[in-house]
Amino acid sequence: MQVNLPLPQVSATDFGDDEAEMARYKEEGTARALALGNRGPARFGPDGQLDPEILDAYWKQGFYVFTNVVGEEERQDIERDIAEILDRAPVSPDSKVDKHGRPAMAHDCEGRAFRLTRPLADPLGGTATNESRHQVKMLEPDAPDGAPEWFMQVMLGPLQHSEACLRLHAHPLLMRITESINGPDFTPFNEGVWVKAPHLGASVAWHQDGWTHWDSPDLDAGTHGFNSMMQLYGCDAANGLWVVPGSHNMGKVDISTLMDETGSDRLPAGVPLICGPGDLAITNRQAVHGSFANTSDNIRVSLNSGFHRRKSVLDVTSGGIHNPVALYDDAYIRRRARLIMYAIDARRQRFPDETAYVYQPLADHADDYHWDEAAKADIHDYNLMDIGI
Ligand SMILES: O=C(O)CCC(=O)C(=O)O
Repeated sequence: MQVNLPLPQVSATDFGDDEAEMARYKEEGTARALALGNRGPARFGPDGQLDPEILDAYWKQGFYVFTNVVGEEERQDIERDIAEILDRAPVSPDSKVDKHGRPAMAHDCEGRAFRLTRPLADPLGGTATNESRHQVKMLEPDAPDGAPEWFMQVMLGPLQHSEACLRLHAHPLLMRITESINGPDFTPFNEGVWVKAPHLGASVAWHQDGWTHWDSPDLDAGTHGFNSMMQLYGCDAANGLWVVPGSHNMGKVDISTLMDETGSDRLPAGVPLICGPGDLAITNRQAVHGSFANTSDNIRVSLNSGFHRRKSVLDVTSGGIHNPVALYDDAYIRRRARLIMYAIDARRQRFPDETAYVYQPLADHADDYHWDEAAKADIHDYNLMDIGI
């Protein structure tokens, strides 16, 4: 499909000695993924909640692919904003300027913004970064000819830089799916734009997201919430996220031993997210997941919004990965959730014929949240108040 993004022209790449095995793994993983029965359009019952069959499939596998959630017009808005994000990204991790020498996007932000990586590298695997979640390093293919030294992997806090991303955050289907899974008092926790450029995109080593509640007597399959991932162009086994089905229900998994037993980073039970443009995948944060270096010709752009159950985070002190350590009391959670309210109003202005979602925790104060110049100032550095557990 047509991609209108400023991307470097580089030579083709592959996994070298591992290429044949990787190709087989991707093919078999794709077949396994398509046989799981956890994909299709979002359907809701008369009570407004997700069809029980969908919920059962999500809770069984730990992920679900909702097809055709976001239409062409909205995807074009998003693509324009992603093009700007790429154009204005800093040229290296410590730089404050973009490739044109201008102040880079987010140069004035204190919160985390761009993460740049070396081409096809694995920056996290086997390191102590992010609570040592990424236990083992992935294969790192050789960088292609023509590759830049650094390229964007993810941008955090994107709702303050892209109105299209902000609007997507309150897409009525996404909101209703989230309500069905996390309850009507759900809370947002973190957003990111992931870009997996052809022959450049770095890997994300296998990991589970949660790091706080594993030993809690109340731990269940939904304790650490889920991530939603809208796929701008779709994704496949080469550029997409992989998940180990059912692993969200296994407590803390010893990924290092699993990989030792396997003898490679190709976990035998893993399956890729297979999505078309506008599909929205949800992935349980307790599931083992990761992605390989993208040696394919196709780009993946995922627009992530993560959500928690309120009871998992209320009055918990946590942080350190997404945000500075803080007590997530009622006032903190309400303030973080204002992004949903601004997103609902921004959506109403752009898509006036759509039925807007009513976010119950702040519904009584809806008039306080107009998407305007003051609101733009109000959300500067909003992700300093992410809610990581
Ligand atoms: O999209 C990816 O490749 C990685 C995303 C991920 O691991 C996460 O959001 O936790």
